Amino acid sequence: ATPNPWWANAVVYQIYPRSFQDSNGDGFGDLRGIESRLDYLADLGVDVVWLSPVYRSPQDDNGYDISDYQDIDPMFGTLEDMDRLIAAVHQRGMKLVMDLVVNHTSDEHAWFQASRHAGDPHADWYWWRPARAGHEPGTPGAEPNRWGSYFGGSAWQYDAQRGEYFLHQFSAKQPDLNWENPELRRAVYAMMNWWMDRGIDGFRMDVIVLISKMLDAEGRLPGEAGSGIADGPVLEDGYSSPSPFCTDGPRLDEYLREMRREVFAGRSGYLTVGEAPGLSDVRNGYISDPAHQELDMLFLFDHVGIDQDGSKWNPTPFEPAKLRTVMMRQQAALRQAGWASLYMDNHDQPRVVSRWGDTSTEALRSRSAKALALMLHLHRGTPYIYQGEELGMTNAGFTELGQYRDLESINMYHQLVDEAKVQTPQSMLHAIARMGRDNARTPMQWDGSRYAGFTAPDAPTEPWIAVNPNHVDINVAAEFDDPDSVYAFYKRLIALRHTDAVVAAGVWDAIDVEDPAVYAFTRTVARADGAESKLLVVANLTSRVANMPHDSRSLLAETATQPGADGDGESSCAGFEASKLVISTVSEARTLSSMHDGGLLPWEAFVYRLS
Ligand code: TEU
Repeated sequence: ATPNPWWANAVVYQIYPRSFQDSNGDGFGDLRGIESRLDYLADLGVDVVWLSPVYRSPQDDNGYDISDYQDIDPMFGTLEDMDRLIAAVHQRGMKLVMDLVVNHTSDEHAWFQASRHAGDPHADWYWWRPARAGHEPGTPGAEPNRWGSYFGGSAWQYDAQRGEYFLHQFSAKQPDLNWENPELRRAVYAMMNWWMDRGIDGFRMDVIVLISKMLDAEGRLPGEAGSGIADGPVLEDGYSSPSPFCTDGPRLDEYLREMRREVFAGRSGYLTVGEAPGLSDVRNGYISDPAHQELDMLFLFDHVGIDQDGSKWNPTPFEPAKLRTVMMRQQAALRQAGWASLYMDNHDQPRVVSRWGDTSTEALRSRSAKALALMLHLHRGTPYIYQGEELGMTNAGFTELGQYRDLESINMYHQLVDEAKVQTPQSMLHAIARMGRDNARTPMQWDGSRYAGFTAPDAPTEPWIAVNPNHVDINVAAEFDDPDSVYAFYKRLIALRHTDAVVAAGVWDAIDVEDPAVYAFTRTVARADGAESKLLVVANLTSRVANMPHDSRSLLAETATQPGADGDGESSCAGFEASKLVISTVSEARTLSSMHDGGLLPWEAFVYRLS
């Protein structure tokens, strides 16, 4: 088989610049602040740094609404600062990946402003449609179809200047680009090449699976007047979902192949990862299969949907069995070709240790963070670490709407509580506290000082969002030199991916697939001599004591040598050798004892080298 590309044993670290490090005391993170923290990232051992958007933007959706792709927003710094950062990242042997947001632009982008004039060359670069016949433009029911926006309200906004509606799957300040237009596509590729030529090493592509929309033979969108396609059932929030018609659309493969040709042909050492809400496992395998020359990998969403009933605002408890079902499907679709991205945290998801772990005590917070990390990082794929995840940072703990900044949470509060009346203030605040995106956006916790070292303790302005009070205990300074910290554990997991060929490339096989608490699997590499190198991963992903499940126990028994049988006095417990214990969330002695007597502590997880 061809050797895996460089990113197959790489680890990516996502920075949310707004909340990472403020260098000028304005309460917002910035590029100079990131540069001042690169030695920390190099020490952690990550290979790639992915920056959430820092382009010029009105910041309606914290930079995912771009008004100039080829300039840096002054709140983060300048293009010169960006060039310095690229060089500084490369000096440390790391790579830098930017966030590409081209399903939509800001409504303040020059392209959109030009598009508001029907005769302009950019007129067709967005999705403009007239009001429904017989309806006064701008009045309810006049929208071209009944789609709702992911950020609340209709997915259509009326523009009086043009006299038509424009489509926005996200906020009204994020109009969808019309990828059917070849001039638009050419402009996007030119911008991407401008950045690649500037020295970056690839892109994370925001909702890239939404760029191709389903159209009827005459180019009409579902649900618009005369369309041969209906726009889907109206849901409890009063709108129908655009997702079935705008996710993985008919021309997606064509566009991704064209992008690959126009931007990446002839280049090497780059990474392309697409954000793929709603994409199926099978399509993930197809798009990430190198034979199809589309993307290197994708972020799927099935696993971050297992703890909710129909919507993130109806959260349900974490069940390891549901995670296993999803990961088995995903890994099975990639067994022959294609590659997985592995993530639990990012700037859109709540902090995993609060979401799926146990923060009821400091010990359980630390151990559950490690167990979840061990489970994720031992999968086959490229792991992504979100800033602060390596510390075991927790959800924000906000209790009032006024503490939140994210338009998704605020808009959906008003839509579901005030308009659709399907949530109460209490139920919605509980849901936002559990699942809101701001949980991941509180300032990075560098030390125990007033603003956690994110900005100076005497900074003239407060950080843009509150620092989590638990920063006094959970921070880099407290964990950096502690061999038992969550930070130290992530560092070991990262090193493992760099040094252990089975971790980097071994085939993934689930075992004990009926167990409700213990998540277990093996990783296997067939050696040239016909033998196998096999690792066993066992993780009790609950706060309860659990029994070592059957398959795990059998695999261990098969490899257990008799005490002292090999006569070299290797420390062993009923034939299990400490030297084969790769990593564990509890002490070595405790793990060997668990392997012998078959009991697993809450959040006890370990990796054992079977052969
Ligand atoms: O996220 C798209 C996306 O899928 C999220 O809206 C996610 O579904 C939702 O937040 C979960 O409730 C990307 C960016 O990561 C996100 O930050 C942007 O807000 C969004 O696109 C629009 O650009």
